[in-house]
Amino acid sequence: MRVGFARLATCAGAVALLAGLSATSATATARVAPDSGDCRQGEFCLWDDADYQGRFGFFTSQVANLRQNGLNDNVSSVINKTDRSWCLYRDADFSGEYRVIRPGQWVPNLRNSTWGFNDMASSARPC
Ligand SMILES: [Ca+2]
Repeated sequence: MRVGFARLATCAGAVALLAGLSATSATATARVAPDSGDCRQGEFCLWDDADYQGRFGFFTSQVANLRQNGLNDNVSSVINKTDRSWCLYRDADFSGEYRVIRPGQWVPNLRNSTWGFNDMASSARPC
């Protein structure tokens, strides 16, 4: 298990560089790269804000308590780039209400009526 701050920082540096370069061109548009690009194949990725923004954690194996990643009761968007379904659980240790995120599925906002799971997840694992 890793947490993506270093990768995120690198990405922010690249964006800053691009923004600086674009200032020299009248037609270039500075655009912040979507953070979802940080989620790599084989990873289950969680963000604390909608639309893959904010604090970011990525997992290749189960996580019994998201508190250690600062994501407990904070997860708002999800991408599953693994080849298995993952379950997001309301409580630690894979207990309580859960939602199934299918392989390849992107969920930009867990707040909506389909999911109703914003800022609730406390653990996750392949299921
Ligand atoms: Ca949140």
